[in-house]
Amino acid sequence: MSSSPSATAPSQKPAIRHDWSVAEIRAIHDMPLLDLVYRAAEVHRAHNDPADIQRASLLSIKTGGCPEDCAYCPQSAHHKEAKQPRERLMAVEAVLQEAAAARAAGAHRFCMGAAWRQPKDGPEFDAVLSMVRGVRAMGMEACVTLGMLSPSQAQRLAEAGLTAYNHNLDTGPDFYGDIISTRTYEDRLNTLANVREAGIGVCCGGIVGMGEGVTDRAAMLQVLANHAPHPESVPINALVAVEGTPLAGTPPIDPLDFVRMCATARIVMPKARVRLSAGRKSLTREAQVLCFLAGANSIFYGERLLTTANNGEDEDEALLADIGIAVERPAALAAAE
Ligand code: SAM
Ligand code: DTB
Ligand code: SF4
Repeated sequence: MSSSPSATAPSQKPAIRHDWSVAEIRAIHDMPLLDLVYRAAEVHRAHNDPADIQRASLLSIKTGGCPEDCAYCPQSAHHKEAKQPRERLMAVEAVLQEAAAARAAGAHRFCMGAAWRQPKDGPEFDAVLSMVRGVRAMGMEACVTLGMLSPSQAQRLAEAGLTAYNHNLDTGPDFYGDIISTRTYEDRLNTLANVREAGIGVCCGGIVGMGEGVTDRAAMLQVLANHAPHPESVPINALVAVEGTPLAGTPPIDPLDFVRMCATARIVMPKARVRLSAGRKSLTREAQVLCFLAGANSIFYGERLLTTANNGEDEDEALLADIGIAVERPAALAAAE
C-alpha cells in the first residue's frame, strides 16, 4: 500500500476527524486508484453495512424562474436560453401522490426541490410543511431543498418532522465565485448552521466537472469534513451540462475521477451517506459498482432528477439485483394523510 497521511491499520476502526488539511485530502485523492478504492472500502465496511444502499426519489415541487445565477442550473432566470419555464408551487395532494408512487416503487427517502433563493413565509411555506408531514406519515425520510433558510424556518421544518435539508456548497471556496455571484459561500454556511441548530440532518455536497481543479474538490471536502458533526448526507453530482446554461459544452469528467471523489468523501467522512447524484446516467454499470465499492451508498431513484433525466427504476432495480441487493416494493398505502 502506498503511504499516505493518517493511514490506519486495516483492522482498526479509523477515527472520525474534523481537522483535515486540504493537502492531506488531496494526497488521499491522488493515491493510486486501486489503493484509494481499497482504503475507502475498508473505511466503509468498518462503519457501514455495504449492502445498505439507500434509494432516494426526487421531485421538483417548484420549477424554474430562480433569481440566483448558478452557472450549472437550467432553472436560473438568468439563463433564458435554457428555456426552463417558470412554474408555480405544486399542490400538496399532487406531491403526496408522487411520494406514494415513489414509496411503492421502493424509495426510502423522498426529496423535494424548489427553485427559490429563499422561501417566503406564508401559504407556500405552509404547503411545504404539509408536504413534509405527509411524506413522513408514509414512513419515508423527507428531505427538502428550498434555498437559504432563516433560523425560524428551519425550526418550523424540524417541527414538521423533516429528516434532512439539502443545501450544497457546490465546490471549493476559491472556485465558487466562478460559478455563482448572487449568494456567497458564507450565506450557504449560515443556512447550514441554521439547519444544524434546528436539529435537522444536513445534506450537503457539490458538483464535479465544472472546470474546477482537483484542489478545489479537496477544498470542498475539507470544508464539509471539518464540520462537527459531519453532514449525515453528502451528494456528489457530476455536472449535467444543460444546453442554454453557461456551462453547456463543458467536457464530461472521467468516470474514474468521479470514483476518486466518492472514495475520498468516504475516507474523510466515514459515516456519511455518500450519494451518487446527478450525472449517473453517463456512468456505466461498472463505474457505478466501483463507486459503491468505494463507499457510495445512495442513489437517486426514478427516471427524473429535478429537470433532467435519470436512470430508470427498472434499470436500477436490475443493477442492484445483479450485485445482490433486492428492491422491496411495499404495498400501496390506503390513503396519504
Ligand atoms: N434552489 C435550491 C438550492 O440551490 O439550494 C435547491 C435546488 S438545486 C437544483 C440543488 C443542487 O442540485 C444544486 O446545489 C447543485 O449542486 C445540484 N445541481 C443543479 N443543477 C445541476 C446540474 N446541471 N448538474 C449537476 N448538479 C446540479
Ligand atoms: C443534489 O445534490 N442533487 C440533486 C438534489 N441535490 C436536489 C439535484 C440534481 C439536479 C440535477 C439537475 C436537474 O435535474 O435539474
Ligand atoms: Fe436556483 Fe438552486 Fe438552480 Fe441555483 S441551483 S439557480 S439556487 S434552483
